[in-house]
Amino acid sequence: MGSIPHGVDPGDDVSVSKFLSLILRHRPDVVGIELDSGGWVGVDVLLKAISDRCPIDRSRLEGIVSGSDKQRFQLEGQRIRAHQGHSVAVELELATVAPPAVLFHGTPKRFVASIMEHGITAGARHDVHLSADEGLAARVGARRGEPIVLTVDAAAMARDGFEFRVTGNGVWLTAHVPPRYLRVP
Ligand code: HQG
Repeated sequence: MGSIPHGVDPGDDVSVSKFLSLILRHRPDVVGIELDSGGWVGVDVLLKAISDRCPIDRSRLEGIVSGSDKQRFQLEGQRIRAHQGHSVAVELELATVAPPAVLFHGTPKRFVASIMEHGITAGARHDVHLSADEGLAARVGARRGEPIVLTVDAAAMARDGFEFRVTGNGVWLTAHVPPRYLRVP
């Protein structure tokens, strides 16, 4: 992620939020800190580490965390982490939970034939990303071309023993979705 600019405008919430994403997902070394195995760092440690480039206090940080459109950060007591999207190795330690009956996966139309042959595979990520929100799935699929939204029979998968986890900002994770659980509109 060396191509991500390190500049930050301390007066602009969006700029600070992007700077925090850079540090908490990809490059904690940019401000000389380390994340623990779960991706956490102490709030005081973080604020001190960024203070020369981005002097903000705890209440400003709380406002940026609660105002994040995608709820990107988890602020818990004296510590903070990114909910997801890491390129540094982290173990998020999410519990297995029962999924909603139906989940959605948005993908470019050109991938559908392969997906209906091999299922949805995790590729470079640790897990397949699914959404409970059909519109959000469509936007994820639209990042790479004309999207189509596949319906996942999550209830049947859960009955058959597949495990699901959900990130703090509502992304559903599972290892693989075989074609028999998929429906193309
Ligand atoms: C496709 C963003 C052919 C899959 C978003 C997808 C999301 C297959 C692409 C998060 C396939 C992988 C994840 C198969 C899967 N044959 N194509 N058998 N199985 N694919 O980016 O779900 O910015 O790794 O459909 O908001 O698009 O990271 O996964 O099109 O939550 O926070 O292979 O990324 O969040 O692409 O997106 P990705 P995704 P962040």
